[in-house]
Amino acid sequence: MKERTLAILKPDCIKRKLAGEVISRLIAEGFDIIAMKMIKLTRETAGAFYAVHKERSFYDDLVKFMTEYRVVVLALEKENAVVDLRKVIGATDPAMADEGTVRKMFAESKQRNIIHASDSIENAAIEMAFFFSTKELTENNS
Ligand code: 3AN
Repeated sequence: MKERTLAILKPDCIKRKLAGEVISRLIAEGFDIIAMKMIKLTRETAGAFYAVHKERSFYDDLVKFMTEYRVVVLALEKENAVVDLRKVIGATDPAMADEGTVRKMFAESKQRNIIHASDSIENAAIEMAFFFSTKELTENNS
């Protein structure tokens, strides 16, 4: 069954002009782009999005990083989208990421790691609703 997930091309990806290359890779991997937008996250939005990491030592730096430049947010669809996108992007730490994954190829560190992907079907739904209206997630596809 087709499934949806959320990806964010992080500020390092946009700054380093890698957005086109990463989006091409996602399309080549079989993901359909259902919705996409470029936005500059505020501290409030980035803080809320990463609220689950609030107690972690890297939280403040993470919010600072995510607000340093524009990001591109994408709702993606394919069979097994959640697990498959995590496979394509690789481990959080690029040093631990498998050969050929997006993070292995482009990420500089655990923080500046190019792309976010939802980690479960449940979180994918929450994260898509965080950035896109129901209309944006349905109208283009009807
Ligand atoms: P992932 O993005 O692989 O699901 P999470 O959800 O554990 O990883 O972490 C969210 C984000 O927080 C990461 N994408 C990364 O930018 C940052 N992060 C995670 N762990 C660390 C760490 N140990 N040091 C710095 N930043 C981190």
